[in-house]
Amino acid sequence: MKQVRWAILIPICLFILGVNAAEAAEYAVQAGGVKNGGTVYGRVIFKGTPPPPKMMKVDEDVATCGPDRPSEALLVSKSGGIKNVVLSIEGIQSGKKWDFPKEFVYDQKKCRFVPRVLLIKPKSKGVVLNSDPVGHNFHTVSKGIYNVNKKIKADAKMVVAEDKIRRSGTVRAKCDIHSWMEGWWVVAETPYTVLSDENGNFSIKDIPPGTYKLKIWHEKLGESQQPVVIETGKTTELSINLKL
Ligand SMILES: [Cu+2]
Repeated sequence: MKQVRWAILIPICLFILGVNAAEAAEYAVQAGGVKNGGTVYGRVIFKGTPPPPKMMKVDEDVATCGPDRPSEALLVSKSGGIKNVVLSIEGIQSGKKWDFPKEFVYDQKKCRFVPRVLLIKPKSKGVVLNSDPVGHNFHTVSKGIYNVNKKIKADAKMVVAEDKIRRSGTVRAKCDIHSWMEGWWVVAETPYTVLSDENGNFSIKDIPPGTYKLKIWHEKLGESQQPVVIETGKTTELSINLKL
């Protein structure tokens, strides 16, 4: 009997300790902000000639969704800049306050997700809209971060409560009615996480001085890292090349 009790108690204790360890590692906001920070400014460039975008077949609700459309999975500007690359400084335990919106909004418009890639603060609440006159089946795939599979009727919405998005990581969004719909939520670990713009440019400000790894993530080009040195009051410039 005693052995059975320990067999139950030990995993419970380990679970509680594990949860506490995870909480202790959570990002903390520095009171009064970061006074001696530096900036990283950079550009993400596609190396070589990007392939022509794949054409996505629109075979459902064509009157609302429109004709076949090019995939937006890899958006490269004329001068080679890549849009929707997520850049984050790794290993910052404390720093500036979160400048993300308090509540995120993710829309489904003309049978596409808007925006395609959304940055989210962990445990923030939000809403998934359906701005279309047809229904969508909002379906997310993730490793236990936020998994949902729900029909959202025409002009309706789905509220995401604040405790639903459990931790940082990537969540893929799809629609089971319209196979071409693709989107991503990137749940950030710290506010030092940004998206590149349509020219591939990005900047991250108020970084405490130090040597870090810059994590680079793109839905098609994968994940990589680059070292970055941040000095007080200075801007470090980076040029990042990605290829297929
Ligand atoms: Cu849909």
